[in-house]
Amino acid sequence: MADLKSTFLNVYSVLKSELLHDPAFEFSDDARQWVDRMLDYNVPGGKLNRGLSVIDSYRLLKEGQTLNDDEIFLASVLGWCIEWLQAYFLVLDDIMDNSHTRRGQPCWFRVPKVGMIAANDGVLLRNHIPRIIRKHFRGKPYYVDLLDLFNEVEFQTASGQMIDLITTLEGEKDLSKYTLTLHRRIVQYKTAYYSFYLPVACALLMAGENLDNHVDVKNILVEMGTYFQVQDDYLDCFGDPQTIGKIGTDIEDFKCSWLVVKALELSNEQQKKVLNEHYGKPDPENVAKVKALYNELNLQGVFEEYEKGSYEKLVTSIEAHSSKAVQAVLKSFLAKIYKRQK
Ligand code: DMA
Ligand code: MG
Ligand code: MG
Ligand code: MG
Repeated sequence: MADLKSTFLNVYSVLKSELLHDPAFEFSDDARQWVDRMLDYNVPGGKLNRGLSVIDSYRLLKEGQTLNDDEIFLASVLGWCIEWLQAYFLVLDDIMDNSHTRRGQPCWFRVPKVGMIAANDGVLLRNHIPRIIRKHFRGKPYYVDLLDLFNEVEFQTASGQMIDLITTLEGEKDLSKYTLTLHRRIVQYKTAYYSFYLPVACALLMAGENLDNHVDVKNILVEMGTYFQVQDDYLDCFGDPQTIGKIGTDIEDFKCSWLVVKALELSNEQQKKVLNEHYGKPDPENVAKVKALYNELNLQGVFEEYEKGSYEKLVTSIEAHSSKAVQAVLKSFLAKIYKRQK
């Protein structure tokens, strides 16, 4: 595993170097240095789960055949394209969520002299993806499907981000609209497609599969991605910032988090009043009131129950799948996130 990760990281260096010598732009030294630093800061520093999952999934789909160097390289390239997509969304997400830290360091837009240049860096990160794909996959029979997949998933993610953001608009803060149905819609779009479906879909395309034949796999992955974002919402409040590398802002930001939806479900009138008064305010005292209520309602216990139930449901639907290879792909993905602390 450590070995696979270092192979994967080597591919990052190759891709970065290609982009820094892209003949479509006459780089000056300072431009090249900017992109170099921007990429190192934002692309490789995460858990790399999504990227590594492409290689993992492809290997499992090939049912035990050893992959040759070329196959490992290509699966790694697609893994990095997902990490690039993630970096693009995170750079912009942190601006919009007014976040402070990411992956244990200040958010990119908070770095001195970066500021709102980060918005254009996000656009650049996004534009790197089709350039990488063109360079390495142009001759492949699934080239068009790959581009189409990335475009589709990007659209879904941006649409999810939009609903995540417009539910928090100033002047329209109304907790009564925060239901599990709305929460589900937001997280399915903003997280599940790009984090779960995309890595497996990339591996399926490389294995020569037609994605139209794998709607059942997509449905299970969307369920898994929903569970993953509930964990993210939980960790935003109850996780250790040292471990997750970011400081939560969901309460301040009036986010439609799984926690606030559950709190609303479980609150009596008195407790609902507390939420209405203190949720979505920047002051630490307001945030503390909300957290105290979450504890009073034992949301940690409610989450543990949810986690158990959702794991069992996922295992059942995975085991109902007709292909053992696909089952292995899905189980491997689930094992990576079950009871995660970061
Ligand atoms: C993240 O939602 C979704 C995308 C597409 C980046 P979020 O704001 O809850 O993520 P985080 O907690 O990492 O800021
Ligand atoms: Mg955020
Ligand atoms: Mg966000
Ligand atoms: Mg979050």
